[in-house]
Amino acid sequence: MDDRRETVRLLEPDGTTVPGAQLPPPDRLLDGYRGLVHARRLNEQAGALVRQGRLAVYPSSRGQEACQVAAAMVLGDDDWLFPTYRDTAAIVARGVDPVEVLTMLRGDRHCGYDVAGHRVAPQATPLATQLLHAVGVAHAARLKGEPDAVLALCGDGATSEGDFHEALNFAAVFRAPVVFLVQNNKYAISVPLHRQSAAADLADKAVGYGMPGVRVDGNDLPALLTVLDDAVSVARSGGGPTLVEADTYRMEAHTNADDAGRYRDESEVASWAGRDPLVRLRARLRADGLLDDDAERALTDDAERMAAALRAGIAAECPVDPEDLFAHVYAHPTPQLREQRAQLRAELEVTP
Ligand SMILES: Cc1ncc(C[n+]2csc(CCOP(=O)(O)OP(=O)(O)O)c2C)c(N)n1
Repeated sequence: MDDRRETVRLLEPDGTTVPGAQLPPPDRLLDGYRGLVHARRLNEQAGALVRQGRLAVYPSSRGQEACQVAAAMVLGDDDWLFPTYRDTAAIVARGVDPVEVLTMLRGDRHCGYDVAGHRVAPQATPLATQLLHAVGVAHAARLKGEPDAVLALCGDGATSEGDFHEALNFAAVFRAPVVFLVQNNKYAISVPLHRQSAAADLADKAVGYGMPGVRVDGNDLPALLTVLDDAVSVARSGGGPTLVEADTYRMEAHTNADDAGRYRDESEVASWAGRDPLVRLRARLRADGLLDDDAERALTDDAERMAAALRAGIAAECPVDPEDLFAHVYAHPTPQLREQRAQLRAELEVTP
């Protein structure tokens, strides 16, 4: 189809500014670049931890780091982030300790971070379920007169789920303060986008729900910040939800359990390597004299320290309380759960 909507882009893949584009201020770009360096190092380190048998699995966001970092940067402390299994880097960019985030993938706990404290929901593995939860939280904030906004992430595959439809429909009807960011990375495991949706663009789906839809270059951090800043402020000021489709690419396999070579060409991967989000922003910052070798080295060293702390934290023993099995489900446990917990406690006292 040729009736494609415009894709918002501020930086060309080689880092030159699109004529007439207004970039975010330098300190915000530098903050964002630091986030990208950290996110890439995090992806590399987590992948290595899987190969060492320290993590069960890791869905990498390599290539999608600009979406990850922008999603965190546009939110204020009181806003909420609703991530998926692929969005570890976004959670870390929001300030959660990487060791706590990856505790789940180590298999020790359901969710290793303080959800309410960080205002980051647990990472959702069932596709699109988090979108409904996000809309619920956003709607509740609006009913309570609180100014919080919610940003919910999902992939292109998740847009085929019924939950996606229900979440967007409810959000639009009730003008919930929520932004849906679809990271269109072109594959749902092995299923390519054209087998997933017949829509020309995923952002077009917004029309049917009665909300604005925006398509943005998902490897262009300045463009993402601009589009998402706008969408979050519209949500916060009572203007309702926005659907943002980020045009990006999953550079690695779906997870370590997947062989992407069975369903996509190396040439396709190589062409996306030429649109790398880090390389693009680095080129702009360098050309503007905002980043030199020393500053770059300081950022890399900082990311190395994060990776070293992650290795140490994941290698350490994780104290697990068996009674946690009964926690986090009911605010007031049922009589059956109380009884089972007492049985377990008694058993552990005999055979610790
Ligand atoms: C409800 C549901 N159905 C199926 C799956 C199995 N599954 C896990 S990941 C995945 C692909 C998701 O693709 P997409 O939404 O594009 O996200 P991506 O993994 O590319 O980030 C599928 C089908 C699941 N997790 N949940």
